[in-house]
Parts: sequence; C-alpha cells; structure tokens
Amino acid sequence: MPVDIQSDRVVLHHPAGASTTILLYGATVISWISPSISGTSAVPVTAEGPALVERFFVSSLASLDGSKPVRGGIPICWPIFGQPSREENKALKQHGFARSSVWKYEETVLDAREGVSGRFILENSDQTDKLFPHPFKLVYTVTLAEHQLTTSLRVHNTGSAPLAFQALLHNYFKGESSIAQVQPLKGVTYRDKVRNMVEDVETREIVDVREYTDRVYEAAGGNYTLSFPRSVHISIKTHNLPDVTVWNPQETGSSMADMEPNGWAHYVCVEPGYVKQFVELKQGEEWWGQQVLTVL
Ligand code: TA6
Repeated sequence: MPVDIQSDRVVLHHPAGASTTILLYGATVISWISPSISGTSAVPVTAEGPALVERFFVSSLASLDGSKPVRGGIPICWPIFGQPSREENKALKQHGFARSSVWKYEETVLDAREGVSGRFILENSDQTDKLFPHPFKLVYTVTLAEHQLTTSLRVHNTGSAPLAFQALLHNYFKGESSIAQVQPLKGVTYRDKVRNMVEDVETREIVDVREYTDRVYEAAGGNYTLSFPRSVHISIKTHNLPDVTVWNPQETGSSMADMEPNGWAHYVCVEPGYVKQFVELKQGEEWWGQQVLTVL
C-alpha cells in the first residue's frame, strides 16, 4: 500500500522498501528510510538486499504531539528564518509558524518514474492572520523514490497586497557530526551566527562541524554533497533555494530541552533556503522552492 493515512501523520511507501513519514503538524518529515544507491557508501547488505537505513535525526526528546516544533527531521521555516528582522513580522517566533501549524493532507499522486507523492496544504487562518496579516496558500509536496526524497514548497499570494517571506528546509541529517563533511562551499560568503553575524568567506574545501557551527552561506551554488566518510554520501540539489545554513550546536545543544543527551554528536543540519533576501510576490503570483535528496 503506497500510502498510509493516520490521524496525525502520513506514511509513504515505495515498492523497493523505502518509506517516509510526515506529521500533519508542521508537515514535518520525521523519517526517511532508504537503501543506499551504489558502492560509494558502505552499503550494509542483508539477505533481502541493501539494508534500509534511517536518514534523518529526530531527538528522542522531541515533541511529536504538536506541542512544539519537532527537534529533527525537516521543519519548514516560513515566512521567516531566524528571528524577525522586519517590523511587520515582530509578532512571529523564530523560524515562523509553518513548522508549528497543523497542515491538511490533500492528496497522493502515484507516478511510475517519480515515485509516490503526498501533498500538504496550509492556508492563512484567524490564528495566522493575527501574527501575519497576509492571505496565503502553501502547498508542500513530498515525493519518495527508491533512493531519493524530494520536498517542494509552493507559495501562492492569495491576497491583494504584496506578500514578502523567507523559506528554508531545516534538514537534520543523521550521522556522526565528528566526521561530517559538506562541500563545495569554498569561496562562498557567509554570515557567522557564532560570531555575532560577522560576514566572512569560506576558505575550506570541506566544511566540517567538529566545533559549534552556525553559518548562513549566501548564494552558495545550490548543489552540495554531505558525506559521512565510510558510511554514507547524500547529494542535495536545490531549485530557487540559493542559500544554505550549516548548523551543529555541539555542547551548546545541551541547553535545548528537547535535545537528547549528546544528540548533537549524531546529526548535522544542512538547510537549503531563500533567506538572505525576502521573496516578494504580487497579488496572484506564486513561488516555489525544491530540494532533491539522493542517497549515493
Ligand atoms: O538553522 C540554524 C538555527 O537558526 C540555529 O541558530 C538554531 O537556532 C537552530 O536554527 C534551531 O532553532 P530552533 O528554533 O529550532 O531551536
């Protein structure tokens, strides 16, 4: 059965064994289980073939009951990333409200080539109007293929006034942060949140997160590889998400109530987004951004 619709979540299944679970709360992907694709990863093989492996980190102390944004998976940051930077957004909490709103499950689309897709909808409501007085419709599509997960966010300005927003997909990839490698980012300008947002240029061929890292790379190229050497390599290809944040709190993560003990040792966040500027949509216009994650 390609789709299992439950009261608080949807599970998509691929015939080759992959699966993904999306909470209606925040349309948050909280699991992506897939086989590796080739010999570039240490592909544990079982009697049934390549082992199926969980690709996302979700803290064991994460709230999955809708009481607070999930500490893990793919929280959706919209209509802002980080703290409000504009007066009009001052009522918003960090990273906006998309990740802490209950989305509606609209439909499942089966495609022989693409895989199985689930479509989620969030429209403005009395609650959001109080925080963000702009009519909008968000359509989030999660597509599961044998070795790939694609998530796309479409934003429609359903109001008469311009709609300005940022968007970011806050991926928590599962793996040992001590060996994580992200590239290519050499020569890319970034804002360093660890150094009070100072602007700098990346000089390393390979970015690691062995130390507390919180860097927002601007116009970063849109295509990246995340490697956990001798374990797994993940390709991240994006459309319309020109910036990328690389984050791991290391021991500072112990201050987060929903971070499991030493949780920071077991993930790295590589977060494609449109965050340096704001997207500005006129009445009736729409925007879409996408990430294609492939396990190599
Ligand atoms: O994307 C990195 C970041 O902005 C960090 O500064 C840290 O705040 C992280 O997001 C988690 O934010 P959250 O609001 O989910 O605790």
